[in-house]
Amino acid sequence: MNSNLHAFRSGSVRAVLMGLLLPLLSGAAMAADAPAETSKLKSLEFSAVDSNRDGSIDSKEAAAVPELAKIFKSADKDRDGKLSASEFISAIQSN
Ligand SMILES: [Ca+2]
Ligand SMILES: [Ca+2]
Repeated sequence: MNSNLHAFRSGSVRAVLMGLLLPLLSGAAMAADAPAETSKLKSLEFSAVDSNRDGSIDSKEAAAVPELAKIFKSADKDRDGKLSASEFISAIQSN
């Protein structure tokens, strides 16, 4: 009973990991097929770029995504050195 439960749990963890990895892999494949890098921007998710989850994207976080780093300054409308969710969204939608 316990070992079955354990197997079930570790299986679930693997399923969850695959669920996280597969979209990343297919997303990378799609990005490779995309003609312009701007389509990569549109597929970015705020929460994925905000790696420390403080609700804003600073220049270090943006540096992980070259396409975003490129537009970071123009996207930072209030010039506080970071992108809020709304700044991020309007930036990727206008690019
Ligand atoms: Ca952040
Ligand atoms: Ca800002």
